[in-house]
Amino acid sequence: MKFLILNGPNLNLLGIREPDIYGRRTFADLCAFIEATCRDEQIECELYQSNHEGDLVTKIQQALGVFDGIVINPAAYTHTSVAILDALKAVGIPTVEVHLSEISEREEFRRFSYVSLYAFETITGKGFEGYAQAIRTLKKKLNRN
Ligand code: CA2
Repeated sequence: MKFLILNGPNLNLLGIREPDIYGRRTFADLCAFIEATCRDEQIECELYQSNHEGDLVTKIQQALGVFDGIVINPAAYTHTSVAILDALKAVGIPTVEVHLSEISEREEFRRFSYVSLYAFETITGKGFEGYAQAIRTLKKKLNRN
């Protein structure tokens, strides 16, 4: 089983600012955490982070026929990107959306997620652990299919 783990804009700054919201651990820590989880679950994974919407769209398009599942934290594009939603719909790969913070308890503009219109599950407010949950949920779903 092979998963693509996508992270959107500014997540590469984790640990540098806003520790009250996103914690003190860095993006490198997050990548190591995701890789360790995939190793434990015997899942092959590729991690990709971009600050550019089009790059994320291209990566999703290229996932067709290569990856069995996608875990995505679209970051700010969550709330704006019809293009990312359309790319996910176009490839039809089972997807779980994850957010470090509890987006329903923050500003009004963070309450709506385009990606959640496609993702079969959205995990919010669990920090790094949310990615581990997303990976396990995706694995379970694919094993059932
Ligand atoms: O909670 C999440 O995971 C978010 O996807 C994070 C995004 C935010 O726009 C979403 O509404 C919720 C922001 C990621 C930016 O992360 C930073 C990390 C360190 C310093 C500044 C921003």
